[in-house]
Amino acid sequence: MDETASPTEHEHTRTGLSVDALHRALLDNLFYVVGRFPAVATQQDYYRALAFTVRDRLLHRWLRTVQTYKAERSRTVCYLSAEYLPGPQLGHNLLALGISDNAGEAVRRAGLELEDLIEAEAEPGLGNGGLGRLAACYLDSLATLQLPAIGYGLRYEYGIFRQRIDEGWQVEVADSWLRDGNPWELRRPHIAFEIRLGGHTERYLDAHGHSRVRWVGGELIRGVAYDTPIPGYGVYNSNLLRLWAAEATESFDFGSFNAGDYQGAMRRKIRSETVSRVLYPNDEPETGKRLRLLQGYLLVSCSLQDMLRIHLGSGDSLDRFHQRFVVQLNDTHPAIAVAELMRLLLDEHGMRWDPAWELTRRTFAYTNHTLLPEALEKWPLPLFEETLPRHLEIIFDINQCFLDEVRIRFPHDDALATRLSLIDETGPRYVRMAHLACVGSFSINGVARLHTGLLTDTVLRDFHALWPERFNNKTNGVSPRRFSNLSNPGLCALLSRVAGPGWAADAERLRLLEPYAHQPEIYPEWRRIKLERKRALARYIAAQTGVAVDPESMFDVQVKRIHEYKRQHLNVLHIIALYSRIKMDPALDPVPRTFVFGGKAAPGYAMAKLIIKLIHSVGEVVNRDPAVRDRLRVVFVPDFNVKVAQRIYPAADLSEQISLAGKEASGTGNMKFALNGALTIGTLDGANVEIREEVGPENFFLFGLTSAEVDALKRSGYCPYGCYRENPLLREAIDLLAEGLFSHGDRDLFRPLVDHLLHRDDYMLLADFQSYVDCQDRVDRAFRDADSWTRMSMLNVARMGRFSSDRVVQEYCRDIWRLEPVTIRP
Ligand code: F58
Repeated sequence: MDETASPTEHEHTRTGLSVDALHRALLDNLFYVVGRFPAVATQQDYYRALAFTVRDRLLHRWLRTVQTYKAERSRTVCYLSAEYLPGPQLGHNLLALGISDNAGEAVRRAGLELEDLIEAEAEPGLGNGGLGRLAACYLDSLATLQLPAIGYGLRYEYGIFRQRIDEGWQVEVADSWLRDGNPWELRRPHIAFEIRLGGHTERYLDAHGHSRVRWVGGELIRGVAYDTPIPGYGVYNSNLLRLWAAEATESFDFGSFNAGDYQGAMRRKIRSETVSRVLYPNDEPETGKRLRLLQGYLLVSCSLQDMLRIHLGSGDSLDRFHQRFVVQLNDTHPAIAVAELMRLLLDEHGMRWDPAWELTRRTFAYTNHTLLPEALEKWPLPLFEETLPRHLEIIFDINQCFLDEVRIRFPHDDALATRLSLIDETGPRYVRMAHLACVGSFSINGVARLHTGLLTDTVLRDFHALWPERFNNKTNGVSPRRFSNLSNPGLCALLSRVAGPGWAADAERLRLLEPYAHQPEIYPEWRRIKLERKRALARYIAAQTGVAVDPESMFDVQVKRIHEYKRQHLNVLHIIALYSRIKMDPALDPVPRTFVFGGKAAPGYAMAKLIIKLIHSVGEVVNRDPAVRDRLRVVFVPDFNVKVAQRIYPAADLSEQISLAGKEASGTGNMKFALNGALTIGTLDGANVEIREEVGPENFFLFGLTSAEVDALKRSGYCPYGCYRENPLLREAIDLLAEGLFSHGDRDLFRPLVDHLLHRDDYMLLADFQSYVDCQDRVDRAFRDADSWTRMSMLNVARMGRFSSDRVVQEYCRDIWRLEPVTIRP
């Protein structure tokens, strides 16, 4: 480079966005960074070279963004989440930079196809499901809306397991996503913090004669930052995802090393690094897993220390911390942050209790994502005490102040104090993390209107009675960039034509599609786009499973984590019933359907794994039976993840959102389907309620009990066996299953499932069965009228603007974060 060139000229020659500049950079990176010649380079090598090319182009944006936020001391939201599911980055970042076409051309000049390179990327599976994916959508929206934000998380070396299917059973395979390196991240060795585990506390008097506490002994671990730029769509801002990796501390190793204990030092090093080794693959917390507590603490402590570093580094005073930062707790996994910030302020910065508590309480906001009582996180007291002794003391002190306040307001209600306590003392003692989060936060929100309502009526009722002003609802949303632009380019082109290209950053403009829904001339094009996606999915299904499916059939899809409350087995009961109806009445002529399933089961969740087996077993019989095989197909797409999701949503005709009312906090898949023109069959659960209101009840297939009816029926003594006895179709379906029709005569295989349904049926499948079957019959009739179906499909898309994550982030900003956009200029 010319020595006299200005930084912008440098930027231009080194990181220009023209086809020439991209092509040059691609080849340079292939050689100088990846270390491969074109003659021997694989798609993976080229993918990496292109990823480096794109990352180079993000660095200036990111640097400029950081400098501006720093100079302006911009108020910043820190999103604290144990999980992120960002999906593959390459396509997304090209879209954000607006260089997909140029990059495509540059790649073609090298004799390759951009699509193949995008395909070569392994996605970071740093989350279990909806909660982690939601965090990724919010980071995208924050950057796009030019809002100062940092996403803090953990850099698990192994993400969510990859799912293989062996004879219909799920087999978990380790996800070594970092094996080929991760070109998007930058290791930041100078941004690292120590955390302490174990040990004990000591009281002492400081120089001013104040009594203080220090935490000593135990072991130290280091968290090192790995940064990934998160560019906004169509803007110059680029925010930051900062993930912590656990490492051994040098100080500790040196001690053992000098004492000659090399082996011991190595053992401790390996133990330290274990902390961020692997994501727990459960979609409910497992009580008492020490490593999980350590993970939460690593995330929280490093992130808070980093915020304090940034804040004090810009010369601001500590007591203004909450003015600079607001911290959003993504569920309770990072809730220990409340005690950790107190510890840092009291013990490390010498603040007094009252101002420290005031500051802490004004810093945190808490989002709850579940109503399932078994999913409310709690830690056994002994484990907590042994691992984080100082935090337990602080929690006891917080609890004492809190319960004093409760007793003053409600003097004669001991039961209330017991229910509210941060410590569960009804049996073996536990720390209740949701209570800690509530007490330590100025805002508490649920993720759909129904969910927030149920929260304030049930699990957090007492807190709501105490502080109604802290509660608010933020109905979830999804990123239209990833779940429309990227995954459905055909639809996206049509939308841009009718609504203008701005719809992707202003989803309310999708309404401009609405008049076209009443103009049949456009229907064939709409259907062609869908059919094209269905053909592509059919090819993928054939390649993955060997099953041929007909793209002209109705694609009826349920993809999400496998859980009894989500009721994949209700879907299966309907398939069995339909199968048996066709067998008994060959004249019955249902619309040909392809039932598509996908999703992972927690490795220790036997019933969920049995449901996967059931889907395969039913598929095996149905797909082979010449009597129905042209009318029904059942497939299970293995290893459902963000990448696979992007293939599936655009290809769906019918979206199955059939959880028992009152169980699904929100759901976000429901939004992704509708945004891609699928019609929903669903219960009044989670965000389904609001989706139905938006798209219009006439464009939504509703069935099932309401959550109030569920409660009433439970209270009056629900008897699933009664439903079975009285409904011949249901009886037939369950009997076929019990008698071994789908298990080569084996009556034991599905017995646990059948027994549970007949005698307990916690999720009330049998109560909702007939209503579901009737609703599916309505779907069948509706699908026969192609024009009317197309109109409904278009109206769904046109009315989905509200469920953009941009709208949600704006609401968070207005009601909770109080952030202003900061425009970054080149
Ligand atoms: C999900 N929770 C909700 N948890 O189930 C879903 O209704 C909602 O739409 C979504 O959050 C976003 O708000 C969820 O995905 C987890 O995966 C946790 C992982 C860690 C252990 C506890 C569950």
